[in-house]
Amino acid sequence: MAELEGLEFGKSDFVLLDEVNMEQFMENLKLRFEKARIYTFIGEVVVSVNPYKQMDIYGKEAIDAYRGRELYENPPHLYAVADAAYKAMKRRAKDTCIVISGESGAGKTEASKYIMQYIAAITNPSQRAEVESVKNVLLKSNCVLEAFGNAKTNRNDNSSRFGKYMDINFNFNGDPTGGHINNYLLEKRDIQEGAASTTSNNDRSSHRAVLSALQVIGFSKEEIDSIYRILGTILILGNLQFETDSESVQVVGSEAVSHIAGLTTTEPDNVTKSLLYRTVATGGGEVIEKGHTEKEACFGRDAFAKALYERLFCWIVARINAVIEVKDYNPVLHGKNTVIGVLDIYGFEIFDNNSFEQFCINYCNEKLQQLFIELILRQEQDEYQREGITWRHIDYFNNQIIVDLVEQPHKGIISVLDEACLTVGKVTDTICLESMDAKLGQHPHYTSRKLTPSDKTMEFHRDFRIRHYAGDVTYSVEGFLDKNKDPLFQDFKRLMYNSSNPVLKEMWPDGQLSITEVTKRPLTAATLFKNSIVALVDKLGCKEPYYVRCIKPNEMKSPVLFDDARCQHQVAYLGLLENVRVRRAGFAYRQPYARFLQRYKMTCEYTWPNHLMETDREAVEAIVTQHGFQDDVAYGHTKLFVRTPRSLFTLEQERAALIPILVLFLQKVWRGAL
Ligand code: AOV
Ligand code: MG
Repeated sequence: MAELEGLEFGKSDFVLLDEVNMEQFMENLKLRFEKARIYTFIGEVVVSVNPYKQMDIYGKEAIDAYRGRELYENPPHLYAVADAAYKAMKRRAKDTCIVISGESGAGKTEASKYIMQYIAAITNPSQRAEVESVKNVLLKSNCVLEAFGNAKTNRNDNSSRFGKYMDINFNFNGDPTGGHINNYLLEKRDIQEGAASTTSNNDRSSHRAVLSALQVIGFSKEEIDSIYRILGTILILGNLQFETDSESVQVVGSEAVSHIAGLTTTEPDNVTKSLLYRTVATGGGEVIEKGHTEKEACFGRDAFAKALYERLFCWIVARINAVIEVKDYNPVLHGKNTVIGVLDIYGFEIFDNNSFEQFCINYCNEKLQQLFIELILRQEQDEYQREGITWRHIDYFNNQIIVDLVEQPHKGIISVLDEACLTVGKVTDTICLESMDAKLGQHPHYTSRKLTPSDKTMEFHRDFRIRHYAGDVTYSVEGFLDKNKDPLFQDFKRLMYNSSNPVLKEMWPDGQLSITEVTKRPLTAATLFKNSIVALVDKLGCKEPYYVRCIKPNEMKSPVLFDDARCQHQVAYLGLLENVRVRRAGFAYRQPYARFLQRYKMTCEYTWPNHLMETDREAVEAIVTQHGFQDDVAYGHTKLFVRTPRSLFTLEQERAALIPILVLFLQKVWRGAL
């Protein structure tokens, strides 16, 4: 391990700190940020601090420097992790994944794009057309998904409002053959519900980029036209108003309805009917039409707009997947098909008003933190076990208790919510909150205003608070039940299914069901989300994980401000200090015997230029003993484990001092002077 940057840039790996404590950790993190060194290792984990400015560190030169090199050969960088994941996948035919985590605005999405660009740049050296086309679609998909799935929030101007996990498939050559995108819970805010204003000078060029990306991916002219038609419909729905006149509800004005009918190629009368009536099946099996109240009509309109948006987004993802899906892969002919997964999901969020979406997003982050804890510890434990080395346990905060609070069957918040949604009769958000209080009042990570009346920061009838691993979040229960039920009148589905536009029809297959065929109790949004996140965690759990831990330096989007308190808070909840301790308490460095020998054989008379011992392990023992750090190492079955970095420093320094002498010596030999 070489200290590749001067000491004025701080320690490039946190395991090299003299002492592992918060003070030293923060000092190093801050120093590196100030010196524009935004990446730092903890072993194989990369800690990244959002620079909030363009950095000149991602170009071709950097790509060449990292390609095929070992982690410790270059300064810390996303490319180093991407390369490690790629090498593991290629050399050992292992499925790997890169999990990028951190709070909203910390730089996850940017990191995921650099990682994908790197992988694209280092693969397919022979420029085969079909591989180039797969790479192109994979890269262009980011632009499209961001256009439809990102939005400005008060924490991030380009905030991902959906979770994304992308598998990239590789053939035995290590070239991409395809991929698959899983998307998770797209946030659908209510029309006019606090949209953040944006002013951008480059809307026109961004729009051109999206259009061109859609074309490169292979969306047809008709499909692109349909996308615009759906977007237009959503906008018109946003402006559509109702009025109650002599007891009956009407749509204000007639243009909106004819506009919608035109855009969706449906009959204006049918549009009006879907907006004002719903078909219901009575207990006796009779089907009747029931007029909406104005409030119901508004609710139906908003649900329709949200569903149009969600189905459009899911359709776009499915459409991209159809293009990048691996086709005609024959494992016998082509060898094992391996995968690198890249996870970029919404980060932990605390807003002024936190709703159902924040609850889901933060639960998702709890699950990912749980996975980090398990994998980082499990990985270490597995390795020590495999190599026959004893392991010492390190204490850390295990957030399983919060995961349970949310997802435990019959007891957790999701289960209480579902119960309330399934109860026949009038169950309000407030009643649901009472039920949560009753069931979870004793839980150390749950409280509400009713349970702690003196806490005036919460409101009596609507707020509850979860003590998350990353901080306390107060949620307003208002709207939870509706969002969890996510109901949409069957009439809208039928309207869309009966459109003469084939793209729309394809998005609404459930519209062909008659009201009596509709399943009464579909799974709730929270349960669907939970199931998808559990599946995601299972998927990640069986891959070799690589981690990027992103930190947001300040709330002002400033490239120069390092907010000590905010950063320290993130370091604490991400468990980074424990990560360093785990890494150090065990063995900070490990290397296969042959590689260790290759690097350090010049520092020992018994191994230079070649050793005469029976095994590499014995030769390594000779080096270690000659340098006197035999008490600082353990010999595994295939690797040498070094406890403290200092021992390696000694070797590195000696090696660095010997290199010029050796070069001089070799030059003399070549010149015939010796
Ligand atoms: P996020 O993905 O972690 O938030 P982003 O990746 O969108 O955060 O980063 C937020 C903004 O920070 C970007 O739009 C850039 O302006 C800036 N930024 C981040 N990383 C870099 C970088 N490496 N170089 C330059 N600028 C950067 V969220 O999706 O809200 O959880 O849901
Ligand atoms: Mg993002």
